[in-house]
Amino acid sequence: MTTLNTTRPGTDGAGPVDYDAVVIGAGFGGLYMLHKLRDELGLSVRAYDRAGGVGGTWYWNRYPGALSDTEGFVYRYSFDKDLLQDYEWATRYLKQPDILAYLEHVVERFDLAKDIQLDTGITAAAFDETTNTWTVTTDRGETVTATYVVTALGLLSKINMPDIPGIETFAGDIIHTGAWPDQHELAGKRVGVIGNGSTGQQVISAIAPEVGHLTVFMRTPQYSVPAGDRPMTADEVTAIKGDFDSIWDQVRNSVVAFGFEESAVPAMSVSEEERQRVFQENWDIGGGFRFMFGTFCDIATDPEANEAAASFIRSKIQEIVKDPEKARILTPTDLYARRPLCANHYYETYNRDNVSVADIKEHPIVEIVPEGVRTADGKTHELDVLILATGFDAVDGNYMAMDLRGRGGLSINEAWAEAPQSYLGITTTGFPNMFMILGPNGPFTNLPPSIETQVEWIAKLVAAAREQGGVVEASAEAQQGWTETCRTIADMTLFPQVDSWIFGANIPGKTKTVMFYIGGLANYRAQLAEVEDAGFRGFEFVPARATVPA
Ligand code: FAD
Ligand code: NA7
Repeated sequence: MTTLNTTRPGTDGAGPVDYDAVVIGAGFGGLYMLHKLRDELGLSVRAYDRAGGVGGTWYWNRYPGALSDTEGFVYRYSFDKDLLQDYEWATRYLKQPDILAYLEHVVERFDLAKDIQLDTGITAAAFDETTNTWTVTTDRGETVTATYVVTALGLLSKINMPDIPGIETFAGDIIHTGAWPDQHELAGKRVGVIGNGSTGQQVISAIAPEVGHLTVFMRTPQYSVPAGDRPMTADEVTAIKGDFDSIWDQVRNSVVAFGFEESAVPAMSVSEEERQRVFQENWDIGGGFRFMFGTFCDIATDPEANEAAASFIRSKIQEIVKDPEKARILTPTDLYARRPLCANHYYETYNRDNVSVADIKEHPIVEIVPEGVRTADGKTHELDVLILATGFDAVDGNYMAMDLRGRGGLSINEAWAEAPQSYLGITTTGFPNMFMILGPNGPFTNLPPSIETQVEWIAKLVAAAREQGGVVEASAEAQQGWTETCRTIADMTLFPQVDSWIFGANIPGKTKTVMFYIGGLANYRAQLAEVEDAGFRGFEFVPARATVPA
């Protein structure tokens, strides 16, 4: 085992450490955290990622059609005005290679690479109460010590591999969209896709024109609206660049932070004719969050409003999909209360002769055999390639996969056995000097502005901890209070009434529980400001010397 021990004097009376801070993850969150701690707080920082490159989500998800569903002008960092002005984008939404190139540019621009160790998974991290330091272990057999650990592990990062009998016997290729290889030839092949969430819809629409035959295995059909992707004109980009101050101000003071004004109008307060007009207008503009939150203010909270939106989308499916049997399988009947989806020409894709859809709610998948997928109606769907668009063990998945231990050797698996918990989505009780980016019960929004909010606040908390000369930890009461706040807000919406990854309900055996603060970015930022103004209410600052033996 290699042990890196430069034994620099630790900060604030902590024991000797290799680094002031270790950051785990090199996506949007980890990169900005590294920059903030190193270049603004002057700390020594080492960032790690198990990936072979930076970019996080946008390194791993290279499947055909991979696209942001946030519009490009707000799917980026806002912390550096020059970066906002210098960087160009060409389409309304951003394709995976474009986002990856942007994040690589950020790494170069801020000279981050020298402090990032790639191809290195963190297998364990343990807090030592005698020295008030973290010991971090990598899958290369190294250990390093640090005063602070920031986990930027990604909330949609640990892939969900379905446990289907016989999966290992398949003679063709099985590929999860979240671990897509650099090169993969699908042209002319018989391809199956399991899953029709955001990812499934993107990949289905993108590959249908090139594959020989596409079979979509559909368990729960989902509501989707057009994305409305299109090229941006140079004039549009220039106009946005000239208006970025007010754009980010609007984003930070909004609910979902997607860069459009959320509606303040209840759906049932207008006539049926007006409702249809508004739905049609937003259908034509495109965008999933815009359709759910920009049309009327109560689609996600009022069952009648929700049904109005759902029935509009259902009528579109009937109108677009020509084959009545395909249309039946594609039509959702439940609430419109998952993450609102959008895709390019998704429903139109099913009008292609080379696309079929298997209703696996009615005839579930029984097993995978060497030739393909066998369903309960006795049919074997013969395939060369099986694509798993089966999603992620969201939010806490990557935490539970690590041997992460806080005070008294408490493991994160024990601490979160009932449900993952946090104070403000940023810290968790029993794990001092550990800060999470997009931890459980963080905001449910367009994510870069929430990530920036958290990174900037973590930096303030670290600065406060250093000033107070010690260790910072959320109190159990504060964490309990935050969990209740998140639960109360979630229960005011329709989201918990549907099973999806937003509540951890997509993974067999995982407890369905609140995982997000659904109160919106403006309210979240107000809560953080209030806690800070009250001297970081809910946090305990313990002077390091008090716990280090004499
Ligand atoms: P990630 O980008 O997920 O990065 C986490 C990194 O941590 C990964 O690289 C991973 O390898 C690394 N890691 C985890 N555990 C370890 C470990 N133990 N050791 C070492 N490294 C580790 N959000 C939006 O707001 N808008 C969108 O349009 C949007 N589209 C998306 C489309 C797809 C296909 C997916 C999967 C997600 C999308 N998201 C979107 C969510 C997206 O994940 C976030 O916007 C954002 O990229 C998250 O950044 P992050 O740094 O927090 O996490
Ligand atoms: P999602 O939204 O979790 O969708 C996963 C899909 O895979 C969904 O249709 C599931 O059907 C299906 N699935 C999962 N496991 C199985 C099994 N075992 N059998 C059949 N079908 C299965 O993941 P995405 O990657 O699309 O999107 C996640 C987020 O990432 C997205 O919101 C964006 O933010 C990016 P089910 O609905 O469970 O019946």
